[in-house]
Amino acid sequence: MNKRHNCDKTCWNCPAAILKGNVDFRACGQSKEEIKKKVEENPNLNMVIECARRPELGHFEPNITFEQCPEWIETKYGYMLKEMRVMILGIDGYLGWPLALKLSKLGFKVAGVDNYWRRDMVMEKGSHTAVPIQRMTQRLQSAKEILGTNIEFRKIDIRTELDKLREFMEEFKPESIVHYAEIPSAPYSMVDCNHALKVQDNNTLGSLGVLFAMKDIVPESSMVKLGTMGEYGAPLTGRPIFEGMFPADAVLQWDGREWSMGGEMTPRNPGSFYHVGKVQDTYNVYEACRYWWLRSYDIMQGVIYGVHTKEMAEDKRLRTRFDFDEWFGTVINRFVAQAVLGIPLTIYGKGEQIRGFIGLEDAMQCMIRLIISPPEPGQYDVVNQVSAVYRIVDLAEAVAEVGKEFGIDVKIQRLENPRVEPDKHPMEVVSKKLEGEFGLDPKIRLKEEVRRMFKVLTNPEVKKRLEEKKHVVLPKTRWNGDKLEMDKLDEYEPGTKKFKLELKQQLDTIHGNDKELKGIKENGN
Ligand code: USQ
Repeated sequence: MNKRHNCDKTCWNCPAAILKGNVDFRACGQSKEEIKKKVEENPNLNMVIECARRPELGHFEPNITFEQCPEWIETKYGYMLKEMRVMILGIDGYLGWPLALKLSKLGFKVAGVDNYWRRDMVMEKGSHTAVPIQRMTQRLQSAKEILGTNIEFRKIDIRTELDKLREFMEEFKPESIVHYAEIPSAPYSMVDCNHALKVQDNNTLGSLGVLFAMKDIVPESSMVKLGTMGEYGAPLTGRPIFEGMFPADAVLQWDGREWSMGGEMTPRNPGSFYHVGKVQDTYNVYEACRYWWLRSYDIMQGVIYGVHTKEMAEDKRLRTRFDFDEWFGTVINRFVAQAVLGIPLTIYGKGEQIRGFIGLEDAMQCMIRLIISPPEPGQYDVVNQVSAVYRIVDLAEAVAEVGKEFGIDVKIQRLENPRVEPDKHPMEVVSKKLEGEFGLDPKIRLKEEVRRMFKVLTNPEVKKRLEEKKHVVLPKTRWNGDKLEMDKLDEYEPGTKKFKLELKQQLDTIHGNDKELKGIKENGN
């Protein structure tokens, strides 16, 4: 049998290890190697830990591997710390809820916090989730009845009720903190001044407060922080989008001279005040790791789509929300909702913008692997969480094709682009770590998940809920601040347009084996 991806990680990575000894473990900017060297050079220093889970071991060198330690048990996801305590910030959201179900079902101890803002903000738009969801107390009860799990919950606003969050952290002592508690909408941040302030205040300052709380209360835990591929933008030069940092052999040439760029943060080019806030988060998390030896994976997540996870499939009451309004619906989810509503699919601008995407279940699989494979103290690492790249025009074709299977005659429209973004550009995404270092094997295929979405959204109860809110679908939020419907540039039948892929090879970058993607590329030609 293949070795598990995290089998050779040691106490250095384990949140149960309490660093002791007379070396200043939390000094700024030191690496494990530097500390080891210091200790070897000076016999008066020692480098030891105590284990919070196995106090009988006393003081010892942090060298036990996950494979050797009885507290780490082997699972198909890798070695997992027994009953690892995970706190999910933003547990009531599209991602937080399915992750809570999955982790608790796998035997993690799960606690969550939320301030229900997502529910409020979708209501502010005059919309609701197409898939009905229960109130949190009922959700927890349903999870208990159906999956037999016990999820702890507190209603806390991480920005304005930091004291409450700190109390909860003291009580629960998380070994990993998943940070989903941010407002996830670019258009929402562009509505007006108050919305921009609200997004950056909640997201950036809220996250900074969480970092201070971690430092004071659970410095050994790791933060799995949700960033976004949108931090990078789409470099018009076609420069590859590396995983947050330049690789070791990257070189900058200028004026006849040359410098190594290896290990430096790559430039960011965000496309909304929401994305700008995420860039600021990146620097705050990075600095917290440097200053205080916190540890974090910053996930640059692509656009998520889908309705399915194994646990949610067990019962309707466990489903996650599904938004389709112009603020909170993401593009593939919106296209399926539009198809069901008989609205021509709304492509913004030329529609030749390319984005990284990942299905909901695959995103959850990534999260498990990152949680059970924590970084070392002081380590900040970036992971590009995408499983395929698609052009918007090709996505519209794919949704229309699946729509046909459901007897729906889908049309496509191109609208003036409400956003300021290039709508035709190259894109080469490097996403190697999840499959390489973390043993992920993405399973969700685009059309298969789109099919599942059609099944859910054509259910009469859900369809009725879509129809009730049909008026929130068309975009009105322009990046210049105007609130006007977009002009229609074009309307066409699927399959009647040829979009040339001048940069075909660049679409081959991440998952050459994605047959569906290849199919789409061929259609596009
Ligand atoms: N788009 C359309 N038609 C629509 C909606 C969107 O053509 O009806 C286009 C947009 O112009 C954009 C692309 O589709 O070029 C993606 O838009 P989106 O609304 O699906 O996603 P975005 O605003 O980029 O934000 C979403 C999530 C956000 C996350 C981000 C990942 O809301 O939380 O950070 O995806 S990424 O896009 O990689 O930055």
